Amino acid sequence: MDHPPQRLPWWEAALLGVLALAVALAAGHLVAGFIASNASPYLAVGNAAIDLTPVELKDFAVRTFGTYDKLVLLSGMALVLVAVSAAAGIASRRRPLPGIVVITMFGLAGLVAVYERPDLPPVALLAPTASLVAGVGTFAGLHRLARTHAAASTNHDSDRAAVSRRTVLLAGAGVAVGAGAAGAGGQLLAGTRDAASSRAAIGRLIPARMAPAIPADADFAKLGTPTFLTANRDFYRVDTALSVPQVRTEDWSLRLHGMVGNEMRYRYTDIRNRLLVERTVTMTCVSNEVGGTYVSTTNFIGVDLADLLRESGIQPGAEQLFSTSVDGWTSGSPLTAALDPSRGAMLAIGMNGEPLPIEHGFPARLVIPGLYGYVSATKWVVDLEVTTWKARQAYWLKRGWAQQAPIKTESRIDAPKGFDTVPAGTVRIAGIAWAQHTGIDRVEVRLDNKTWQTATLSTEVGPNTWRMWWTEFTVTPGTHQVTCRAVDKSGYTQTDQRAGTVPDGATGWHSITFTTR
Ligand SMILES: Nc1nc2c(c(=O)[nH]1)N[C@H]1C(S)=C(S)[C@@H](COP(=O)(O)O)O[C@H]1N2
Ligand SMILES: [Mo]
Repeated sequence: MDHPPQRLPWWEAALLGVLALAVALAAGHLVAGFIASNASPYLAVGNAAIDLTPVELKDFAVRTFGTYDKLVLLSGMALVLVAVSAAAGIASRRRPLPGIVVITMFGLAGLVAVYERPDLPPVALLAPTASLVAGVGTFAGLHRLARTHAAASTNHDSDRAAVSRRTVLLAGAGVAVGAGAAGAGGQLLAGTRDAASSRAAIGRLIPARMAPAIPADADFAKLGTPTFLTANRDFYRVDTALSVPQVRTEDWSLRLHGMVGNEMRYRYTDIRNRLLVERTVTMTCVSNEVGGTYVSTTNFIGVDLADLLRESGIQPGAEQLFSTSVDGWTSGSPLTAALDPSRGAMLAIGMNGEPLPIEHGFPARLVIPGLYGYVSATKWVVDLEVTTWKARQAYWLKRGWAQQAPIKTESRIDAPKGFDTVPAGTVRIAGIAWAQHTGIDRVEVRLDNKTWQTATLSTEVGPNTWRMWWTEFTVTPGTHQVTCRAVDKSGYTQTDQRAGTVPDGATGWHSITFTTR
């Protein structure tokens, strides 16, 4: 019965590799469904890839693909995995070993990635283990079946062969269907453990101290500016989390420790039962380009962060509030800013009356007005350590961004949009400006590099929020350029010097070109 080694047709070998990959991913996804959706090896590897990506590439990805950067990463990973698996299959036309080696390496990568995630319990390692076992098992099993068939058919006894082509195809199809079902099952299971139901159980949050109502003339939305408050679903989103951390309120707690007299641990109900305040804050990302969209405003609801810190008894010499998210991301904020009553830093649990949306940090996040998000706004926050700058280095600081990052005074033109065509005659220009913690004093606008004209400002809501502006020019038919610049309440005029986002935020004036007819 000893057949000479037979080679599988290349396409069959390639298919074997891809099928084994599909089974491995689906098995991992299914097991992760019982534990935590982020234990899925595919997602864990993707998350690890984000943390390992050099900062220039990450910046490029965010600039080029915007919110789709994660989708691009997942699709790119899928393409690479399929290609490598197919190649491993083809390399295994005679013997299964090359395929087994490659699938084992994928499995090990999944194990390492899950192991490295700080938000996952050790039992989560079962998910990549399931991937490894199922992937290798599938590959070896299908390979044996296909080889038996190939051997039988070259011996010209295909009609008596123990394994017919039909059997091989059926086995392959069965495996594919099984993988699909397992993957979908994992997805469904993970859904039941996700934070959505926990969030839904909270209901509306009513602060004891409401923010003042937003005056009607606080925005010029009718002229093309954003609405003063950003709807939760439109609030810009920036984070390194490939899959949104799912934290249920009953599982959440916040540890406050380090250079403090009494270490504290708060449960969700402890926070909810404290005096809830509401503050209107405009948040901005350091990755916002001049004219960019990473700026939004909301009514945050939460507790006063300075109160929590003071109650813990901060020791002399402490400089940094080092915060950690459930997914391991970290941020370092100056303690002076967190404690400054005029800034009103918060541990926030709500936005615009609702519990925080899951992608914006549910159950709780930090908000320190006036600082870029990466040094002030940790989402899914679970740990606050009072420390020194020397003792701890946060995620983006280690990757070349600045330690201190106050938001820079900026302004943006929203209407007309760049390259719009509008009727000649009187043209209205409208936009926004922000200088959080300082306040906007004036916005100046000029047409075609002529003299600056002072714009009409919206009613001020507070120094920590954006301000809208508008003005108008008489414009002849043709192509024109309009430029804006803000002056803040410290007397500083927004610089025209262009700087990129790294290391501490972009600068320069926003200009757009439009045509009149
Ligand atoms: N856990 C976690 N928190 C995070 C980040 C992150 O990557 N992970 N990104 C920060 C950055 S860079 C910004 S600008 C703000 C954005 O908050 P948003 O997504 O709610 O707008 O969150 C901050 N908090
Ligand atoms: Mo950011």
